[in-house]
Amino acid sequence: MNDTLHRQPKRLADYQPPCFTIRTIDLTFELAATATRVTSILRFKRNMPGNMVLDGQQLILESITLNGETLTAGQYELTADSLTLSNAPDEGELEIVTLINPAQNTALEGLYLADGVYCTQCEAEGFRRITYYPDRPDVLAIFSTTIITDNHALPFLLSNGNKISEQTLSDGRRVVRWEDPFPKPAYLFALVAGDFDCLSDNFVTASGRSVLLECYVQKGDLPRTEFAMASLKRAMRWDETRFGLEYDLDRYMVVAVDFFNMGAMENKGLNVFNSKFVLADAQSATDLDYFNIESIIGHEYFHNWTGNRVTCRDWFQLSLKEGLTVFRDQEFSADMGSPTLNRIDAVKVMRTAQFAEDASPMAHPIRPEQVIEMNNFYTVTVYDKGAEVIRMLQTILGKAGFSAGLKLYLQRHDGQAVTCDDFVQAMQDASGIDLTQFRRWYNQSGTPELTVKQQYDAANQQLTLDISQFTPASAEQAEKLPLLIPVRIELLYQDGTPARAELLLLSEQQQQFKFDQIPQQPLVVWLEDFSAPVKLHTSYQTTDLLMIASSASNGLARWDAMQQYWSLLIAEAIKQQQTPVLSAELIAVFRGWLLQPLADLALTAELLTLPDFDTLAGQYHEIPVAALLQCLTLLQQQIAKSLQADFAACYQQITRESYQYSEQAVAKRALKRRCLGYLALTTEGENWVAQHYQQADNMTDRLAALQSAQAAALPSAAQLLEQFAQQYHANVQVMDKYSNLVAVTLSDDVFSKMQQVTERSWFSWKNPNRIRALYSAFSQRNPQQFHRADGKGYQLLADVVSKLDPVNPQLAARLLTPLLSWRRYDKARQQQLIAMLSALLAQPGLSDDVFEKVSKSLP
Ligand code: B3K
Ligand code: ZN
Repeated sequence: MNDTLHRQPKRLADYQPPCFTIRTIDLTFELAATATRVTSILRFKRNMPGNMVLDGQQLILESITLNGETLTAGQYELTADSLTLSNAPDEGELEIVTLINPAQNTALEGLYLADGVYCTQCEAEGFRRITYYPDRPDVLAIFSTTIITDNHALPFLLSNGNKISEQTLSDGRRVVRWEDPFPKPAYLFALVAGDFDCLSDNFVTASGRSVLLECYVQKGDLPRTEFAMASLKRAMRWDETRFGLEYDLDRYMVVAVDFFNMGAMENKGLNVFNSKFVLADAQSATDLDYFNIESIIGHEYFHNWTGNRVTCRDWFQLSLKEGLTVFRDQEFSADMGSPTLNRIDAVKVMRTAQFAEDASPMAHPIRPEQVIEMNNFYTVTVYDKGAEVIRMLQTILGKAGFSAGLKLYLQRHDGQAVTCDDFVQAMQDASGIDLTQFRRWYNQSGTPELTVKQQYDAANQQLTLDISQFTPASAEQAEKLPLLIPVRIELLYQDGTPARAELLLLSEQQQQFKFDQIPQQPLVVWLEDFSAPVKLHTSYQTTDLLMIASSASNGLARWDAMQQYWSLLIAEAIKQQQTPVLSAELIAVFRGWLLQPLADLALTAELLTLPDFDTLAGQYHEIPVAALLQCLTLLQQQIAKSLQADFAACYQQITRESYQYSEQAVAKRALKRRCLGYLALTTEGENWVAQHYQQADNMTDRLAALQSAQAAALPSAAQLLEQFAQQYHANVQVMDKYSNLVAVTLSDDVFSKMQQVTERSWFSWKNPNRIRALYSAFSQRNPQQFHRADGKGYQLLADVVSKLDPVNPQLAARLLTPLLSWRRYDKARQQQLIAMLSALLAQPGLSDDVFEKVSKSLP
């Protein structure tokens, strides 16, 4: 069979409302490892003329009964992924009994049994692996769920909504029944059965309702659950204060599991989390882990309104809930910690990953137009560029206007499945601002590029700014129209004092902005706070950038100026085929920051950090791999050497305190870690690292020492790493950190060392966390070895993808991503990658997930 013909994409343009809606679905699960029986009773009603088509995959159909009458084979049509009734009445009741095999489900989609826990993951299209059902987000039904088991190793039987009853039958089986009063699409259904410890708490909403909060974790992990619970309460309060949004059920449950394909899932009233984003204590988690827990707990909670109460009409609208909810979690994190640091993190994601996706064969608008496997579209474009688009709306409408728009959107569409257009319309109606042109952000892919120029007329004290925009063609879309782009600027006088700040709205391809009464030629800080997800072409000199880095009012702008500084310096060196040299001016600026760290120590740490390989690579059409890596290494060594005493002084100036997770304490550790990174590159490197490791009383510091040792390729690194592995071998989450560290080994040993990790007793080829900790870390954080000229790095990843595809296609397709962008490398690398991708494509039984990405990438 011709694959390309067989695997037809679904198109947004072909959307049709469902022929039938489901009013209620009553589910009964008789749990058994290899044969769970699912009985589903649907009350349906016709919505439009047409057949009743129910989705279903990998199901054994036991029986189907329509209004009490059992149907026989000729009365319905069964295919590998559907069950069709052509003569269904306009209204009625359907009972469907299916058998499924949770133990064999290694794809971790639908109902699976792993580590002794039954768990579901239904988004995007996993419910169809549980029973035949219209598995699409625009069918909203009221769910009730009965779970039956005779297994005493499963004391907790959980599902969405409120627990209605719990009983033990005369034969010893236990039965628990749950009802969720809010209509929902099937992707928000969840069931978990297992043995856990449970941390309970209580939250009183703004209107005085008491909500039971429960966090279920692996036995023994209760002490590591408190931060997640506290984060949840902060998130609930924040959504009330910032957006006036209250929780709606009487119970909110979070379950942590170790086998999970992603971070977490916002199932109504029953969030399922990757344990990595729940469990934390100072001895096993880093500052970054704490940060991620708070942000993801927030994210899933915020979905209760933006995603659950108002959901997506179809999966092309995914950014409606994801872009908006990422924006909300970013705002939450900014309010809980440092707005500048949060913004820096978001911009890094855009520049390293999203811009790369735009330049890759997988380029798509934040609202994609065609999809083969929906799971391939949970991307940095839909999520992070989606969040930037929402942020631009807030910039254009103002905070109050944006909040009013969100309020109108939620009021207008509560209980509905809607589109991105409905969202923008609500923003427009609430603010009175015409957003017609803004909507192009939803259907145009690619990274817009702005070219900016300034002219100063001293006689008339007038400043003229010229901005032009251009979006290069992307893989799936040749023609681009001008976008509405908010460009924040700040004008600085020559001594660095701020002159004024402005918001420019660029709508034309080329546009001029004039400012009067500017008494002297200013320096323009462009795109302050990264006010739009674009690339910027300026005519800055390195001296301008150092001035901005020292003087701009906005912290992000200061950091960004340093990023541009390094890009410029490196690009120039590569062009001239020379090694980059540090200027005395740069050394002086760095020294100033080190000797007199600013109030914001975390920002100082970021100002002292060079852009990573991927960020720099984003600026080149053909990535000069070796030259970039060489420049980065040389510059880091030069900085370390020139400022050794200053790094040491700064390091020693920051006193050690017992661990606590607070903005100030995190900032101190970050700056100290930055200094250590440079000190590790000096002749005294071994001593610095050993001392830092030995003195560490928490995982953040311990890991900082190990990372510095690895990055500096210190001879002692291997031994330190082994010591670490021995100490923490019982904690698999810490072992994932060990895998991360092994994967960034700079020497050729990395291959045998990674192989050894896979042979450890705690490693499992079925657990996505174990695999990502090793192979994603390798492809994303070890450019030196991943992009080796002999192709061995690429081959390692290709082999893993090929091995994992039959086990867990979603994971395989995710790991594959860095191999797709072969066009960005030299001819030799292109040929290696094309050969590997072609071999993958020829693999028998290839999943849709991997097929879609590889086939898009190959010429
Ligand atoms: N909505 C889920 C992601 C589901 C991914 C399916 N492949 C988590 C989140 O974004 O909150
Ligand atoms: Zn989400």
